[in-house]
Amino acid sequence: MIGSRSVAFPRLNAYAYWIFLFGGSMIYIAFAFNSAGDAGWFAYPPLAGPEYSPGKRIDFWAQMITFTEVSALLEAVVIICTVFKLRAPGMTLNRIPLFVWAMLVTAFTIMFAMPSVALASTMMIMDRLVATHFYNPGEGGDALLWQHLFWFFGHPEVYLIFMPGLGFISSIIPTFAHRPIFGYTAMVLSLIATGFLAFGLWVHHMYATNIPELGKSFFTAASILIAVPTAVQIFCWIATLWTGRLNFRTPLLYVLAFFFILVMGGMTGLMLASVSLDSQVHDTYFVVAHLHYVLIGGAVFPLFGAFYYWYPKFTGRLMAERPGRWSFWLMFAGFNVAFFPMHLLGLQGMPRRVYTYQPEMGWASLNLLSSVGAFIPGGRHLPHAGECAAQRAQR
Ligand SMILES: [Cu+2]
Repeated sequence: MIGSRSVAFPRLNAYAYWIFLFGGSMIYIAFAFNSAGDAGWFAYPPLAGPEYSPGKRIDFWAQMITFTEVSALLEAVVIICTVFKLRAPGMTLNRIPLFVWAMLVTAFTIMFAMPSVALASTMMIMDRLVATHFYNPGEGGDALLWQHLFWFFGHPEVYLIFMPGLGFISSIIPTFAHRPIFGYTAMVLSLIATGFLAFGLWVHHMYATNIPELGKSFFTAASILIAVPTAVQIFCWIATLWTGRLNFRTPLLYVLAFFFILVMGGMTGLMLASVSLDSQVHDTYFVVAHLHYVLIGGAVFPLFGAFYYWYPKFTGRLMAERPGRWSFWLMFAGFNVAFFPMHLLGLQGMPRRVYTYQPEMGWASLNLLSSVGAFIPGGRHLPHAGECAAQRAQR
């Protein structure tokens, strides 16, 4: 895409890949050895600390994510150096494809987000193994310190997943609209603004903590603000489609689905940015619905579109259009049947992270509908085998 023969530092690139594969697969292999992390993906102390999660599960988890953190950091170095130093003559930064811009901004975001979680997880390992007290308020530590460090990574992480998706969309649309993208400069500036603003939002994951209320309102404003650069990109894409000659092949269908689903997830995101609304629906299925609309809409649908779009380039063969459409419509319908009811269940107060509920709550039919929908795209949330740390602590 930038006219170079290879990436900068090919060995570093390979190393980053192999430790990612190792760390990533060990997290899953841990299930087979009954030693998988069981304090949620966010691993809040004190739940994940030595007192409430004895044994090796969290140690193993924290060590393995360190591998993926290192891998991401190394890969960011490779991408940044490749884009800055190895472009072909004449391939100036204002000519590189928007996908390359998306990956460049993603790489910079990784550089600032990953050290935060690497620090947090290392401190967690030390609290557990050598009895430091970073997260232990009883000895002068602070449990909220974890939440700050974790979400300072965790919110940009959402955009790390989402921004390559924006790059896919910007690659697919010009091809099937038969015209160059509308507003290249605005798109680039929006990407950079997204990467930058992503660091000012982390406290919206902590509205239920005892942080001062005035501080929380700043994060409400910032969370609403980040909708602007995404909206600019959506308008540029719509303008491109509007003025183009459209060819509705499978990749473009995934792009249109992305618009529908991501905008809905963005709308519930704006709602959740408000402290008062968020406090009402905190830890309910409304949040679960929101995060699936933004992440599946913002990353998985573009990824499928990109797969259908680039498969002929990888293999030299076109894919059949008819099964592609079937697969698209099944996925689109299944996704909405699975996740739309969760908005309603959340507003009715159904809590997250509890695997069952009493029949008199009246949530059964929407849950059944949601389960049926989940089977359609073939994904299925398996009931958590065994007892998780949260339930243990509750007992
Ligand atoms: Cu966030």
